[in-house]
Amino acid sequence: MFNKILIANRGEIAIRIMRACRELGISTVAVYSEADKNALFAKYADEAVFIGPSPSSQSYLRIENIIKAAEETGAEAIHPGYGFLSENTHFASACRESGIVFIGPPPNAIDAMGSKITARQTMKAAGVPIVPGIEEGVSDPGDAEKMAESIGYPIILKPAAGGGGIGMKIVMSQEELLPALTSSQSVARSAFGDDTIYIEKYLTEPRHIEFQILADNRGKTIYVSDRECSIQRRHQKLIEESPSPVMTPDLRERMGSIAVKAARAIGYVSAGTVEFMYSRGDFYFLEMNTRLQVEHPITEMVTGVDLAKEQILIASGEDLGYSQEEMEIRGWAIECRINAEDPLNDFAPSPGKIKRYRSPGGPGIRVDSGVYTGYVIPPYYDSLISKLVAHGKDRREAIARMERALYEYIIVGVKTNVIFHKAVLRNARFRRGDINTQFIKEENIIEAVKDVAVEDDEKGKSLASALGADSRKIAAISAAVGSYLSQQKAGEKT
Ligand code: MV4
Repeated sequence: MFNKILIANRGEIAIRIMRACRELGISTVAVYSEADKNALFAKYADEAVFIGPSPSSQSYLRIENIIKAAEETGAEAIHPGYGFLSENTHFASACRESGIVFIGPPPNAIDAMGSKITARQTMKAAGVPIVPGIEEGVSDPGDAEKMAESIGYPIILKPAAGGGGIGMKIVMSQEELLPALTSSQSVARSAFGDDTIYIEKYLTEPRHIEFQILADNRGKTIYVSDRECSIQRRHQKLIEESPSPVMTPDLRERMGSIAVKAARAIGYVSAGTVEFMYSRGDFYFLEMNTRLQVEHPITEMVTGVDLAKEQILIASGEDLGYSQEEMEIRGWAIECRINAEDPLNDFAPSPGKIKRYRSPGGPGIRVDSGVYTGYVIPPYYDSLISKLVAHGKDRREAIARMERALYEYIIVGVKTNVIFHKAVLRNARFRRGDINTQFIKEENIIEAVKDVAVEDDEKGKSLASALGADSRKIAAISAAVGSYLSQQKAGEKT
């Protein structure tokens, strides 16, 4: 087992990984940028090493700075968290060359999923269902027309080097094909330095369902739980749950076995996620994430498996301590990503000082965060304040707990998407579990968010007047109960 691990990440995920280390009796090294001098994660660690200026390109993405910090502190392993260098083959290789263990999959497994075309070919050969389409790139418009014709419209153009929806174009008919191809190619060229595009049949309103897997060095691979991640906006997940509302024991067994097959086909080791699109009973491989994901806590809540800890144990050479038969789903878990962003202003980021902070607690609630009262959210990184997770005996109880926790949550000083979550959780279709990747648009959730904002503000004001506050204090009191409109006022006045 390792004595010391360096965490090459920041914020809530750095703390999450250090918590696993602490439980395992492993010392921790944080690395931090200029903007993170006062961050909680840097103080939580046993040691903290400064690695550069605030922009991540000069700190968290600097491979040589991070390797140097590990060498200087004597860390035997590096956990990359998610984002940053977590799926960077060069980084995984650089660790290996320096005699440091990369806590994640082998570099060639990361590579195998890097190109979407190669991944499709590998998956198809392994017997994993893929979306109907072409398993090669296309650049000639004439070839593209023939391919699209053979698949049948609507089709979707995807960059081979891509991910996260960047450069994707839906094409409804032949007239739209040429301009779409040109546009996809140019976005792909500037975003990924590679303009290879391929074509798939476009599925309307799919669900996004993914499977957590764990694999050790001896070839033991299991699926841990399924997650429904259909509530997304511009490819940013906002709410995830486990299990998926459409899951049955039979479907879980079929999809889970395919996920294991996908992982085995590329010699996968560590924790990973196989993403599927699900539509009307059929499912197709989408991509594989070769990292610990943001939404891993919901799987931990329903299975009791500590995924960060298992990653560390596997990386240290231990055998997986669980069997497939032991994996049981207990109850239901939902995660709301609490972001510093304004849902009423196109989700614009809202960095700045958190003037007042009180997170929810009580039965079935888990809050993973890296903030505190007085903390200043820097503008340089993602806007995640915390991951609020509710666990209950069934979906209904998990939803009730989440709504109760959102009611308790007080964050003053920055705009947050708490009102967005309240609006989704009360939506009738969400409550029925009838969701897909177009849900926010189809249900016009943004309009519902406005109603929640007004209601919250009225509650704040009536509480203030019940307390006999004068008009000067009303804004402050309603801000203290976390209402949206008053956050603005408090922000202006205090
Ligand atoms: C698709 C699709 C429909 N048909 N592919 C978007 C991000 C990338 N991971 C895959 N994406 C999609 N690929 C075909 N053939 C619809 C999406 C998609 C989507 C997928 C998963 C989760 C959310 C999404 C939101 C919009 C579109």
